[in-house]
Amino acid sequence: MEADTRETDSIVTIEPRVAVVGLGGAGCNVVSVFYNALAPVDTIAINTDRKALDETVADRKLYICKEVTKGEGTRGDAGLGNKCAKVHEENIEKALIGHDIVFLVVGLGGGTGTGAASVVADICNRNNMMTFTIAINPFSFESDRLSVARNGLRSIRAVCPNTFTIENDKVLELMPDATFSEAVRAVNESIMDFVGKTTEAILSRIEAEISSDKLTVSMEIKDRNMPEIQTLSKIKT
Ligand SMILES: Nc1nc2c(ncn2[C@@H]2O[C@H](COP(=O)(O)OP(=O)(O)OP(=O)(O)O)[C@@H](O)[C@H]2O)c(=O)[nH]1
Ligand SMILES: [Mg+2]
Repeated sequence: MEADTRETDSIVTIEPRVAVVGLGGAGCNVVSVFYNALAPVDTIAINTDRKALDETVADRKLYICKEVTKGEGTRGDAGLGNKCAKVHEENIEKALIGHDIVFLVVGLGGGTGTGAASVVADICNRNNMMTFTIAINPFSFESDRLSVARNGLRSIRAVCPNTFTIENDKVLELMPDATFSEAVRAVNESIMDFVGKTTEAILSRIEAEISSDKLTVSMEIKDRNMPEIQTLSKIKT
C-alpha cells in the first residue's frame, strides 16, 4: 500500500486580516493606541463626535450622523447612537469587508459606542466574520451611566456572544495614585495584549485543526507577536 503523501505535498498559508474597530470616545482612544504602536491590525474609528474623531488616529475614520448630532456626540443617548449607526450601515459594512477577525471596542455608559456596537456586530455576523467585543465598564463613581452600561451590554451580548468586559475600576485598585487619564490609558494599552493573545489562540486552533487533517501548515501572520503590556499584565478581561 502506498504511503499518504499529503503531509509533504500541501502547504497552507493562513494570513487572516484583523480589524480593531473603536466606537465612541473610549473605543476611538483605544484604536489610537493600536495605530500609534504600529500593531499589525487595521484600525477603524467610528464616532458621532467630530472633535474626538479629529483627535483619533486610525487607518479609517467614519464620522456618523453629522446632521443629527451636529458633531457633538449623542450626550449619553444610546438609542440615538444605535440610530446613527443604522443610518450609516452601508459605509460601516464597506469599511469592514475583507476582514476575517474583528475586535469591537466600546466604553459602556455613553450613547455612541453603547448604542452602535450591536449594529456593527450584526454587520460582522452577516458577513461571517469572527467577532469579539471588548466592552469597558464605566468607573463606579460614574453612577448615572451604570444602567445605560448594563442595558447596552445586554444588547451587545445578544448579537455578539464573544463579548468580554473590562472594569475601569480595576485599574484604580492596581494604580491607586493614578490620575483619570493615566488610569484610562493603562486600560487602553492592556487591550492590545488581549487582542494579540486572542488572535494567537485562534490561529493555533486553526493550525491544530488543519494538521489533524494531515496537512502540513505554514502559518504566516505578519508580526504575530503584538507588544506585551508589562505594567498591567494583572488586568484580567
Ligand atoms: N478605558 C477607557 N475608558 C474610557 C475612555 N474614555 C471614556 N471611557 C469610559 O467609557 C464610558 C463611555 O464614554 P465614551 O466612550 O466617551 O462615550 P461615547 O460612546 O462617546 O458616547 P457619547 O459621547 O455619549 O455619544 C465613560 O463613562 C468612561 O467610563 C478611555 O479612553 N479609556
Ligand atoms: Mg462621545
